[in-house]
Formats: sequence, structure tokens, C-alpha cells
Amino acid sequence: FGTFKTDIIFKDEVEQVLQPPSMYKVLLNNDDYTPMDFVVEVLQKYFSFDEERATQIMLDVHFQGKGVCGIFTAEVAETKAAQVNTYAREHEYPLLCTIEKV
Ligand code: TYC
Repeated sequence: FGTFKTDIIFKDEVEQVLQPPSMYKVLLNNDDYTPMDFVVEVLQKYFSFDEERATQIMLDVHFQGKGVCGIFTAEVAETKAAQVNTYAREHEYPLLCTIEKV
């Protein structure tokens, strides 16, 4: 009979745990200096695209200003963006990878 206070707390806790994780887009941003071949290499190396798909995405970024490389949970998205930015800086290119909540 009736609802106990503990039942309400339990329902809230269960619902919180059952929420799917927030998802984040990983974006590449265009610039005037990073070579096209380097961007294609990055898309293959860090996002596992084949050369044809990587080239399509690179050109999309080049002409549109930005492009989505993938959608991941927060930790994966942050790691991929950091890896791309570190790799670009090692090669002294200004290529910028950012994340954005879906
Ligand atoms: N715009 C660059 C060029 O003409 C190529 C480029 C593409 C750079 C995508 C960054 O995210 C980028 N060399």
C-alpha cells in the first residue's frame, strides 16, 4: 500500500544510472596551413577511415570550415581530440580538433 520514501529515492537512483552517457562530436577545423595529405593521414590514423573516406572528410572540412570525424562518449572524444592536437603540434601544423556536445 502506498509509496515509501525509500522507493522514490531508489527509482531516482535507478533512472540516473540507466541514462545513456552524453555524446560528443569530434570536429576538425579548417586552416590555411595544414597540408591536405596530413589531414587525410590523421583521419586514417586516429579515426580508422579508409583513404577514400578520409579524403572526402578532409575536403568537406576544407570547403565547409568544419567537419565531424565521429561521435563518442566524453572520455573517448577528449582523448581523440588531444591526440590529434598533440600530433599536429609535433609536426608544427595548426590543425585544430575540437569537441562539441551532441
Ligand atoms: N585548408 C588546408 C589546405 O588547403 C587543408 C585542410 C583541410 C586543413 C582540413 C585543415 O582540418 C583541415 N592545405
